[in-house]
Amino acid sequence: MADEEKKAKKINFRDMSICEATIQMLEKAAADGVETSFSRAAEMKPCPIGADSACCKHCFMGPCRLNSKDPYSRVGVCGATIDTIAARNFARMVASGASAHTDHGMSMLDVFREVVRGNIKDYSIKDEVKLRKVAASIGIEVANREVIEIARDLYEELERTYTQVEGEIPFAKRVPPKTLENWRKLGIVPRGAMREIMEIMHRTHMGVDQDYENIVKQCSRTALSDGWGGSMVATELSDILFGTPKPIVAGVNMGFLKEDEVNVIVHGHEPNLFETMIVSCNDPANIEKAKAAGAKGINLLGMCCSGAEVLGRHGIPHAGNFMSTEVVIATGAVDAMAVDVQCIMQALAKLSECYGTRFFTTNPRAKIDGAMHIEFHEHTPRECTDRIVDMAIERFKKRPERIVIPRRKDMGVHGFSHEYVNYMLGGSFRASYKPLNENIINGRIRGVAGVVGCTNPRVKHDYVHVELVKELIKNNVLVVQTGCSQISLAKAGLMKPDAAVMAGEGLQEVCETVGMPPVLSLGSCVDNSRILIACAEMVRVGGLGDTIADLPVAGAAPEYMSEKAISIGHYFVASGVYTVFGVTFPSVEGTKFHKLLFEGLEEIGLGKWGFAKDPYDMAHLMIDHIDKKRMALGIMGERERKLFSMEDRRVAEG
Ligand code: SF4
Ligand code: MSK
Repeated sequence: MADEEKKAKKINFRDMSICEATIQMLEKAAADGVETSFSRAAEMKPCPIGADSACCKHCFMGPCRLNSKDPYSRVGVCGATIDTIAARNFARMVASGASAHTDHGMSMLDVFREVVRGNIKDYSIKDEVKLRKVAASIGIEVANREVIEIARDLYEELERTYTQVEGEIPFAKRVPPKTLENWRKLGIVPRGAMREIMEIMHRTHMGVDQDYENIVKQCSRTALSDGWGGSMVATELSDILFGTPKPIVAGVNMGFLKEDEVNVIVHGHEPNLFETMIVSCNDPANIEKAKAAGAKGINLLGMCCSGAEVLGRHGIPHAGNFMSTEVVIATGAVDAMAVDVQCIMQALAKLSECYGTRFFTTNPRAKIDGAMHIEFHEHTPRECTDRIVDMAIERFKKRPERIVIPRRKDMGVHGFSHEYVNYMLGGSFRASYKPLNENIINGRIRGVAGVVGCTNPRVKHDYVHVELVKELIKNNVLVVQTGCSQISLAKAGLMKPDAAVMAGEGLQEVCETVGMPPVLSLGSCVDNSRILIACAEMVRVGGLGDTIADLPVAGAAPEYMSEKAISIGHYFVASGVYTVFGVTFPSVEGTKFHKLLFEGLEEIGLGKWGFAKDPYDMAHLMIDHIDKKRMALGIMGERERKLFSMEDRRVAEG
């Protein structure tokens, strides 16, 4: 450790994060001689050829490296050009990201099926209203039918999201008709995700699809099978089983760890582990055990997307986003961390060992060398979570002398499902997106931006998210958020209604009238599907064009790191949204492949990709695009000064 300690000490962590709690714990970890992803990122420069996606290892005649400074000067041993190589690499990122979301959705479908069949007793259908709405949206008869009958039909129908070998997936019915018509014309309406992902893997094998345009077409089809398929199933079934989020005041940051309680953290993505952990941590028998061990109680917190989901659904405090998952262990106060799938750094096992935290993997798909594996079975979920709580209590008894808990606690409003946005804007009798569209048309709201995605030590942690969103709201762009990005903004205090003072005059007026913050948190990565549904609803309500591509909206993932983000980005692009990424983009500027993603897709009626590292540049790329769409809609004119209120609407509607 001595060398690493010296190296780590040289790093100024203030240059790497704006999160005070994370910086404090990075400094502590460095002082303790413990390395983290921040210190490793500072030590290990990224490979520039890989960053440009100018290398291929799809066969063993290679790996082949092209020159990204002069990309057409060489081809791979097989003759593959930069366009083929970059398109194939991109396609495999889409396939991997889409697999992660769709497999998550598949797990939710498995749980739903077993609940419907009566084989799982620990979960039940919590939101019957949503069950009926989702079923009706895909053509299932709901009138005068029992919930259980509808649920059986819904299961059968949603299974096709994965297994359907030809034809369109069920949620294609939710796509605005003109957008769907364009997809049909382009041949990109997805079949089941299994087929699309299998086909992408086949086509990117050595010697198969070597036409970058044809590969990108399959990228679109596969990504859409994620956004309008696997991710949407995950979101909708989680709401049906565990409740649709409604706004709730909840806290974020490491200050929610408690020195005098047993601290348990759940990190990952699938909500079932967390839902049962809530039950275990609130079980009076377990609380008694904790008290007998000298603790005042059991304190449960979330991290990453698992945390983002229960933050909005139940108001459980959130300890931090992806780039804080290591350093929270350095507090010494975490008695147990239980993880399931996705975005779990392998380093957590070793770090946990350093600080005496009990670290558990729980999912058969995700074991980590050095972690204790206690498998979570949905039919008997308490067996896993009760054991973890027991071991957390044991660890509490042996906590190290020195624990350090950062004091930061940030309160905000979370849990804006698209159903609630509907209700919040339209009122209980007129639940509708009409007021949103009207306020966009009258110019009070310039447009809507989805700012989502990960955090990444290659850029200043939280900074790009926060500055981008501040610039957007200042320019009257309403921001919706998911995943780790929403935690960055929650820590910056922008999820409080009084953050409206940071917004431009028009957006501020709307926020104050409705009583909402200018930044709305929608949940986890799979909950980006809520943004798709909101876009479809904006088109359906009218006045903003016929397709999603007509809407004055844009998306961004300014600090992304995962392949899931590439899949999300591409399903937004294929749905019609201009989507800007930061950090680095896996293609060489000026190549045909790059031009197709950044220009060509828009020319065929889809959205397009954008790239900017600087948050202000990114914000203005998005704002310019929103203005371009406003211009095309003929709504760039002088803004109506008077807010279109509920009273105005009643008058207008007679
Ligand atoms: Fe090289 Fe072609 Fe093999 Fe890729 S597929 S590693 S470019 S020979
Ligand atoms: S957890 S994919 S770091 S948002 Fe969904 Fe956060 Fe990105 Fe993982």
